[in-house]
Amino acid sequence: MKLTLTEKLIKSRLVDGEMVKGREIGLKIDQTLTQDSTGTMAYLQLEAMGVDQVKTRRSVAYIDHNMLQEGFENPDDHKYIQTVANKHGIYFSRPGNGICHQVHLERFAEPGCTLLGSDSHTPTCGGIGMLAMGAGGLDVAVAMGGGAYYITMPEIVNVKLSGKLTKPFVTAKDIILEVLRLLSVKGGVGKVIEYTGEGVKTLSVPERATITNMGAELGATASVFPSDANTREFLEAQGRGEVFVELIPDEGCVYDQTIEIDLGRLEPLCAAPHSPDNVMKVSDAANIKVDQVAIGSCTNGSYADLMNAAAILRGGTVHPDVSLVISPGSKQVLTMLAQNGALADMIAAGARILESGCGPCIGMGQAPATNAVSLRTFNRNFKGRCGTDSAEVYLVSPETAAVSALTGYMTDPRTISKEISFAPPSKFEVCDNMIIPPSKTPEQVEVVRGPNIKPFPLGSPLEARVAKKALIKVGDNITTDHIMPSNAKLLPYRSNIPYLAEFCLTPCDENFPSRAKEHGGGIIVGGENYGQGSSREHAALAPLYLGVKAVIAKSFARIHKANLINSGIIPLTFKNPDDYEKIGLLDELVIEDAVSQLKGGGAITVKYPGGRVETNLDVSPKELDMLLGGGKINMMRKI
Ligand code: MIC
Ligand code: SF4
Repeated sequence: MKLTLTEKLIKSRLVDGEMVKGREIGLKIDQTLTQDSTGTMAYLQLEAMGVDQVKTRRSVAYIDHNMLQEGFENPDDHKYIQTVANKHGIYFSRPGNGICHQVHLERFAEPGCTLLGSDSHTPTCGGIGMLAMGAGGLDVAVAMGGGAYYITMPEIVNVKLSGKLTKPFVTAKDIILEVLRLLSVKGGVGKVIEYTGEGVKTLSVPERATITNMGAELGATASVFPSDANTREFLEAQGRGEVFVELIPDEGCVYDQTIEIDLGRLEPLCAAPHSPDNVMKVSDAANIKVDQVAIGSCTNGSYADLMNAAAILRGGTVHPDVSLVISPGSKQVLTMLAQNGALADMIAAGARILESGCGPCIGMGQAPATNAVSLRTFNRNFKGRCGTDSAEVYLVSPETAAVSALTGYMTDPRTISKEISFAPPSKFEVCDNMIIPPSKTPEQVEVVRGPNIKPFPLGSPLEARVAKKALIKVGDNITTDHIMPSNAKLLPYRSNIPYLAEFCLTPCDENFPSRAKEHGGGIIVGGENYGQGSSREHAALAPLYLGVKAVIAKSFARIHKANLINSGIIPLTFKNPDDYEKIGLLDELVIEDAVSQLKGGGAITVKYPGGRVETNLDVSPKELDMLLGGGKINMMRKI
């Protein structure tokens, strides 16, 4: 049988189930990554599971998100992660070494392997031919303990690229924005996006990684590129040529869906507020006055991205009304920019250089002014994520960003006269001195726990009858940034669920936490694609802490649904989406004979004051056990 690349990758790591679309499959995980804002919880769970040494081939703990140290909380979390990693066989990437996805691509990613990360942009490493997926911290902890990772056998979408980009001003960012325009933020749910066609050969690994990175915004399980001559070149330039293997789909393999994009016809694009799929041409947005420009992130923080930005800025001055901030993706990138003078060009032009980390992308500083327009090379422009509710964030390429920083207006980079050309280096600057290997004498390592680290909540076994109020009713595409907001003020509390719960769903309704407490918990009612965005399991743990028993939505985003199940919260979908209209705030919702209804599988009847609505419970037998037992940790404790 002819196989797609995705099928080949899955087949080589399949440990449970069959490769039949829609069925649950278990995959062996070779590598894991965590970052600090989800990592504390993942390692607390790893400890709770009693895992002594990780069973993966390579596990890495990164510190890249919570970099501002305004109080003791963030550095305490860093210390905890460093010591727990040291004890359990995990490599530790120190703060300053860079963003997990960028560093992992540079230093650890291996074509043909599986990678599971407690961050939704883990699929970035699909750019090198890995099957890389994001998950909640608990699933990553299980993988570190040697357990399989379970997904639904995906549909496979072929994005066939022909032609080549009109470089340097039409870029990989514009390719993924075009895919987002075509498929939307929920178009990738349950799917893997596989890139094929002649156009693939024209894209370097970092360009491919920009595209696979934002596959997360499609809701896709993963995105993959073949591993070919460009992959070999990248790995050799990173001094890691030995891990190269060629990986391509079989000639004549069959895809579930095919989309064709002629790269030669693309133009610079942007995603307008407040969604990554709200895509328009930069030329149509030209002349929007810009207040802030931010260049960097795991999407566009590569050496090539910043070299192009520096070349555009060279000799110019950032417009007086604009604040330009640049956060290089990694220490490797920053070092190379420093060595070749590009950093000096940026500084001379007036750029404010931040350390290598997520920074403004996760609201860790650089919040725009009231009503400001911010152009960002990042991947998410959800309302309020930047730290300012009234700000308007546009997602653009580094080239569009740099040109606009000089002009003060959204500017199509093709309209400037400057010539820029970038050739990928034959050697990257390799120095892994900020990556600490785990201890050879783990029994002597003491794990340091600061006072900010609080126990995480556990679910309780499902009761025979669930009778709870509808605590909130929200619309479509609610993000985990709505459910569990993250910013410089809240990120320090990622290991303190009771504190975070006070902010749960407050961007939608500031009274949600108090209402949940007043009614002893309840049920959330949502629209389409509920829980899109981040992998943070805090968006399930905070509702769990507040007593939420179920979410009834029109549809769910993949990782959030898994996190709800792991927490023992029942994810139900309306059989008839119009029934959403029938339920009102504070309606009493009742699931009679909950245990037997759930065991019966499939359809679950929910009573509401005006009658009853039919819902679906689409879970695997293992997931059903988790729901009955009050969550994954409880289930694992029983084993
Ligand atoms: C994000 O981009 O939203 C984050 C912050 O990286 C999250 C992880 C988190 O919430 O800690 C993600 O994408 O999963
Ligand atoms: Fe960090 Fe932003 Fe990437 Fe999330 S999307 S990992 S916050 S750079």
